[in-house]
Amino acid sequence: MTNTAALRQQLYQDMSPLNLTPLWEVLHALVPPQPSSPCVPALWKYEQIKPFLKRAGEAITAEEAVRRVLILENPALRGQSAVTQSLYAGLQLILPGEVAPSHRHTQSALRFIVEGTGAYTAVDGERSTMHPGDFIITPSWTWHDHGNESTEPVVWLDGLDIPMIRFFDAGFAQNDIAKSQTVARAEGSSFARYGHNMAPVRGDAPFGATSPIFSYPYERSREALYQLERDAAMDPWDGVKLRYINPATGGSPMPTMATFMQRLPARFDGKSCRQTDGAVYSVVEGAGTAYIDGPAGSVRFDFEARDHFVVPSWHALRLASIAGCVLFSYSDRPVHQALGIHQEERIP
Ligand code: GTQ
Repeated sequence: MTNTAALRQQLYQDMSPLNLTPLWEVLHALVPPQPSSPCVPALWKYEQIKPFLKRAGEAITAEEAVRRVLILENPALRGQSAVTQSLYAGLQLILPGEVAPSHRHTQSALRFIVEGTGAYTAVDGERSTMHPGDFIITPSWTWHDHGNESTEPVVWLDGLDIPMIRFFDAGFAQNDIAKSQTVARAEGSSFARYGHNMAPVRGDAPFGATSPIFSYPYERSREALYQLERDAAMDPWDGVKLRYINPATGGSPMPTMATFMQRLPARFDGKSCRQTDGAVYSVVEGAGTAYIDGPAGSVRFDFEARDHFVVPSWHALRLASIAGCVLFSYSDRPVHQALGIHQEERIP
């Protein structure tokens, strides 16, 4: 070792007991020239996951589990219950007759219905019946329980901001005394109040920064996408892509998560784009291919309905579809935007 190197090593060693460490050894990694996410792209094929959901259904009841969920963990973040550094994803199963008991937490949740019809989620005394493709929200700190009074198993994607809230050490949670909430309002009340480009004259933001609409039915979003496919110019990167909004603000439905639905028409061959917000995709209809390029190389995911995949921050995504498809996705974009750090690069 040279004198200088020895001098430095001695310095680091001597100050370490005082919890001091030299910035100059880590500066390049702390302030990288561009995002270098530890996450990797990953694909979960539904046909491979389904047998494990079924076995989970045999192994534990929804009530005992509280939430019977198989977490989609980023392969590079195993053990952290995270699909990206800031987001959580899981597939929740509820069998006929089951109840997932009422609780509340400061983490915001979205449900995206993957398979089965007729389960419900109850938020703040109002139930929303689930149909495949519906997007349902649970605002931060609202009581919520899930149940299934139908005759078929229902599976949905849970998207939560759990890792983000953990990062801020800002999580609170409570269990309800009652297993299921008393129904206080008719189903569809929130949609009737806020879902028709109208709003109550008083009391506009009952859930603060979160949308007052609990359920965004697929019937509506699908109709919009298919009409735009027929009548509007296609975006070369996204096909036809719409973002869900909080009708009271025009912003994202939840303060921490943005949600999107997009239609790739048959024979769509998209251009490549990268964004600072990593995103989770749920395939609603059809099939296609995602080409994802990142620092660790390129991957190709062939997806079909009910598959899920994650595109980490600043990984270029290119989408293509021969048959046509519909994709739901969510990301932490509203937080990037609130902080003024969101970036997008559309590669020509
Ligand atoms: O339904 O409340 O997947 O609290 C993880 C945590 C679902 C829920 C999850 C939760 C929930």
